[in-house]
Amino acid sequence: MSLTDKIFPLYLVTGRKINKPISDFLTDIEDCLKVGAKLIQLREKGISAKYFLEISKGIASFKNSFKFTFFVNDRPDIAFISGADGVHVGQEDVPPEYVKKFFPKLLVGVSTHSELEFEMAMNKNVDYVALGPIFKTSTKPKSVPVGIGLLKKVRKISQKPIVAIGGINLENFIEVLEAGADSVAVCSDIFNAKTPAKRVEEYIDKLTKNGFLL
Ligand code: 3NM
Repeated sequence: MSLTDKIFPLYLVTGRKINKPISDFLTDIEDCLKVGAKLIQLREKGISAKYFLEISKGIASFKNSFKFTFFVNDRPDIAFISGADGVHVGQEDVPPEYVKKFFPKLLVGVSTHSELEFEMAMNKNVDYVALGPIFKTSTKPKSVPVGIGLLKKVRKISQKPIVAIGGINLENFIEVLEAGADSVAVCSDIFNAKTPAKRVEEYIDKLTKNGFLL
């Protein structure tokens, strides 16, 4: 499969509350799908592969009921086994060319954090290039923001879909889309909300009002 002509403008990146049972977490995801989420990445750090796979399979099982694109962070093997659509890799993960060679059906997104990394990534066989952090973010406190300026710059040179990530919230995400991102990836502003699906609804509402959804 390939990403549809246009990548969905809102990309949910999970940040599971560590003390939440999997079933509650999966219910949150299902509720997000019910209100119109179409692009989701499972991003879990510091858990066992077995547990990661279990959660990933849980999300992939929603494909029976909802149309959405599902990426797994870091692990092409887990993406493949669980039936996800793709894998999102960072600069220190399995390089995209290996993913495409050994898991040819998987979509691949890659993280970049500078103009040079972006240019190198956009010339590879990847389905989108993520750029970040756009703003300061507590999810990656040590990372230095690249700012909207770099996003505007890479927009001019990239034919690939651009996913902006880092410090994006309900207040600033329209500005990021207007600067040229095809999609905004949001973690804490959605998954730290009391009811993530309600937050997603607010995003979708704003997307619609600002003409980013037909
Ligand atoms: N990757 P939040 S920034 C997971 O720059 C991640 O590649 C980034 O979380 C990058 O929406 C980031 O809470 C954190 O800021 C995203």
